[in-house]
Amino acid sequence: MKRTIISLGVAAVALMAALPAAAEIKPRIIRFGYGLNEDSLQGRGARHFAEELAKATGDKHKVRTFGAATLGSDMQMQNALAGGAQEMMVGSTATLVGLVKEFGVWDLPFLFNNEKEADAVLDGPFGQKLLDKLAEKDLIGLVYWENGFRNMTNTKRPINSVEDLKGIKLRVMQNPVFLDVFNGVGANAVPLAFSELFSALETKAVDGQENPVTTIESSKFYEVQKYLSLTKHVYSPWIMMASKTFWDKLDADEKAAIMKAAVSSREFERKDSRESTEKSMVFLKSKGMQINEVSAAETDRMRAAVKPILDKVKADIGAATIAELDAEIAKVRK
Ligand code: TK8
Repeated sequence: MKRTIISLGVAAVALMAALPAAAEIKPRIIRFGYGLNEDSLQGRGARHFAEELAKATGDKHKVRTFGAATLGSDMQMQNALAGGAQEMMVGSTATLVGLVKEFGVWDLPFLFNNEKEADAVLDGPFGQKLLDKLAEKDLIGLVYWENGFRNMTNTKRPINSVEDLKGIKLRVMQNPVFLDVFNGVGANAVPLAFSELFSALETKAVDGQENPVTTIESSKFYEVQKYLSLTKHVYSPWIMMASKTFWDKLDADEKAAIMKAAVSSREFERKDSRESTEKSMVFLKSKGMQINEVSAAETDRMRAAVKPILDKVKADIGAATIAELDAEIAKVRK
């Protein structure tokens, strides 16, 4: 009996510690948008965030999730956040380059060798510095999720070497780094919002696209693409953001609760991504995609082919920023 009372007391104290000011937290509705389908890494991560935030605020903060770009493309949502018309989103960093050019660093091909390097740099001081730059554009950068290593799909041929890209009409993200790199190696790059990609592939307005295998599965690109080439040419993060107009209305406890749920969603989503990749490949093969690896020698030739293009791209981003990034990566590799 006594033990039960004590443990109840302990539980109550623990609960109070977990919900420091739940009583004072104001009720809020948070519209949270994302571009992929509901059954995707983004959908599962968004729902995890919603659950964690409900727990942390005693159900005061209700997150309404909107998938499949129903609130607009990544770029439209960024604008809605900046204008105060939408509270939160998760999406590409590539479409932020027009606002903060330094975000172009995450589009540099072959920057990271593995997820461990990516996590350390994104979650470290360099990644944080970029998040902080968004405030002057009325956006609050909270955390990075994993989009993943990008691979090529198309209807023409397997990509085994850089030469195989010649003449392929390839959808790229709306961003100068992707345009310069893919045009530079001989593809015919077409910048397009992700929300328009499936129909562009279906109507053969473009021959191919590039994204992680998890997205190729969740967006059903296997229905309209034959070849999947595991080029792993760039590691893409996603970024979870809040509207600054919305953020500025929150008190410190509310901000802390959102931040805590955001970090939890980051860990959840990265784990999901890493566990899903192998399964996606098995699935895509079962759907008839023809999958090829790219040899180490041909990957080296791809690196060499993009090198001169990258020299220009890096100068555009800024030499000081690139030096800082290189130092961070060197630290992680040591
Ligand atoms: C989803 C996009 C997608 C990205 C792209 O909205 O545009 O190709 O990789 O994940 O953000």
